[in-house]
Amino acid sequence: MAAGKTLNRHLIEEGGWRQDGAGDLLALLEPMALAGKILAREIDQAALAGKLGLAGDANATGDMQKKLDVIGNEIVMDAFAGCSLVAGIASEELDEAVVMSTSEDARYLLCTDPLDGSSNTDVNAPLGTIFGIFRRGRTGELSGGEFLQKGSEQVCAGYVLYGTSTVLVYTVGAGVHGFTLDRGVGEFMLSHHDIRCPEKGSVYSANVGRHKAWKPGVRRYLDHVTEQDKSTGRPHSLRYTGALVADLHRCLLDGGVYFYPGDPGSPNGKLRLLYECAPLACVAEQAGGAASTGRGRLLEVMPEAIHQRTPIAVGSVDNVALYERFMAEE
Ligand code: AHM
Ligand code: MG
Repeated sequence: MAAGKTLNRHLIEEGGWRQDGAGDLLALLEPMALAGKILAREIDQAALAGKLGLAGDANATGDMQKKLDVIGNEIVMDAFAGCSLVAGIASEELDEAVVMSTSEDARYLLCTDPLDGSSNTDVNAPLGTIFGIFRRGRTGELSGGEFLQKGSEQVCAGYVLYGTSTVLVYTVGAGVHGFTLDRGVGEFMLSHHDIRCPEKGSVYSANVGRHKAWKPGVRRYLDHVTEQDKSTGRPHSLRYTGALVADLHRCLLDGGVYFYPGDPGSPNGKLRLLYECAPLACVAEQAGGAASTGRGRLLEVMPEAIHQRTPIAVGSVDNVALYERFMAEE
């Protein structure tokens, strides 16, 4: 049996980031992969080690933190502590951006949701880590405002999915590639080369329990996908794990759409732009899919705050376009 290709070997050979040299890419993804491996182990052992349940505090956006949220944040920060290329980190679990390196080499900024879907921690359901990396426009003292860049400016984005196996998916604009963690070897091995999101799919992912609060356009979209019409392959099937990373991964591989719209109580929905939606939108687009706020391309939204929320529909191009058409009719 062939030995397979490790993440590092793939990055050296076909990382596709020639203008900066593969060196930067390796130095940025190596700590993320390390964080993914450590988190996979922590999640695996959490029930035995007393690490399930609430930590006791709320994070910057008011969510009660799970113990694994706090642990996940520490793991990502520790993994990047020795990476002089990253000037600072903005995280779902940090009130404000934190300085990581004051080196002159610190030319990147990391945005992360260390543990996506953390309501799943105690029920053995999937979880994720999301990351997006921006270039830093200047040197000197870091300010939180430097993170406020459009998602289209990301130079690298991806996620780790802790599911039936642990998979790291990344893009630097040269395709989307997935690596499965071989726990015996301790390496992410190339398993999904050049992921292409099908143009359309027959699965939708949304918290339909909230549909009565949705705007008429989203409700009509739901009516449409649940209608019986054999000729267009409807009704579509509902799949919703409670972890955006897991639901998006399904859309990328099999086609379909994930959406989380706004409602009167939360006009911009639930999900955060910088460290949840923008990185996944980048991955989706690079795989040939699409991501929208419902009114336009998500990657064009200029954030005004680190923890800003946004409505989102992401997945197959045809499904996202249809969602936008229903939204436009409102
Ligand atoms: P989290 O980062 O606090 O876990 O919140 C993000 C998660 C997504 O992964 C998931 O799709 C969504 O929130 C679930 O929210 P809801 O319980 O409202 O359906
Ligand atoms: Mg999250």
